[in-house]
Amino acid sequence: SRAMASRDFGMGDPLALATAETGLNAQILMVEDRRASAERMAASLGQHHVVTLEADPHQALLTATDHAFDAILVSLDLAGFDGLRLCSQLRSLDRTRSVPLIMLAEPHDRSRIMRGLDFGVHDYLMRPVDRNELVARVRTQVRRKRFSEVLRGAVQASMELAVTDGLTGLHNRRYLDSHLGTLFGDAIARQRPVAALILDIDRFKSINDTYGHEAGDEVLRTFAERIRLHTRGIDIVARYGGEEVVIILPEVGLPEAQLIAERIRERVEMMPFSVQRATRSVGVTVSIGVAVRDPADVSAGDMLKRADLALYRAKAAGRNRVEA
Ligand code: GH3
Ligand code: MG
Ligand code: MG
Ligand code: MG
Repeated sequence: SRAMASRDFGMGDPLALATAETGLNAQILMVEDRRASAERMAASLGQHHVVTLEADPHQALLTATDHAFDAILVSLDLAGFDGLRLCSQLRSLDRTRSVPLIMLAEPHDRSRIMRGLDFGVHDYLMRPVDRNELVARVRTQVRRKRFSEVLRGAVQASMELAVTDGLTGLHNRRYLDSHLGTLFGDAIARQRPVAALILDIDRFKSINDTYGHEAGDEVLRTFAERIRLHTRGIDIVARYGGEEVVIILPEVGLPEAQLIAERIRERVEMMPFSVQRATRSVGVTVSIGVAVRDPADVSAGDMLKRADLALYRAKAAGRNRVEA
């Protein structure tokens, strides 16, 4: 679920990973058609990594896109084939773009080495290849790749955290604010319907007062889980305030929005909320204000204001009801 994804980064501690011995046990592809040279290099690298040998550049391209390699070594002087072209293909394909590339070159290859480095090949080794240098350069590239993967994961996780509510796993208000404008503008431009629901748990303060704040938190989590069951992937579901949730339903008109709201209201009322501290399950109800986009609306704020007024009427009319 979204809540789990935001809490478990799925990658351990980035700093611990970065400082650990990360340059080992890599999957290495070596594209080399000189047999003796290939076997010598494979033997050196094989002490630390798993090495796949390919003599044929066309087959090498298929192998490279089929498997997840941590580094690829390419001979620039393959028989009847420009190894630089293979490098350029590997740099342009989505599947292999981020895999470190190392060219195996001859001293006369200098200008091609420069071209390769220019379009993003990461490193090169000059023949005759020194085995220690080979092992060291491959390890450096593998480390670099793994570290950037850790960073990318950390950036994604923190970006997700910034738009996710920590308690419920729903989106937060910041997310709603940054997406609703575009969504609503799009609905205006295409003259499509869009609906807003504002949900507010009834007498939530008394749940806190009776069972404690922890119990209130549990109710909020369960409440969010149930709402998720009744919404689609394209809907925006955001925790708006303490015990208020806003749901934006693209492509949904008034009758359907009322039906959806009514279904959520019923589900909240019918299903018991079990709470650690309470001996019996806690009765929870919700009031919901519904509004749809009006042709006169200038912004999503106009629609939300009407939903809020409808919510106010639902509360005034006795709670546990839907008003539009
Ligand atoms: P009404 O039916 O009019 O909505 O009554 P209410 O008690 O739900 O309304 P009110 O807005 O007065 O109270 C909301 C309460 O929600 C007050 C606040 O302490 C509580 N609250 C807000 N955020 C949280 C939270 O994250 N956890 C818990 N446990 N309580 C929260
Ligand atoms: Mg409230
Ligand atoms: Mg209130
Ligand atoms: Mg309330």
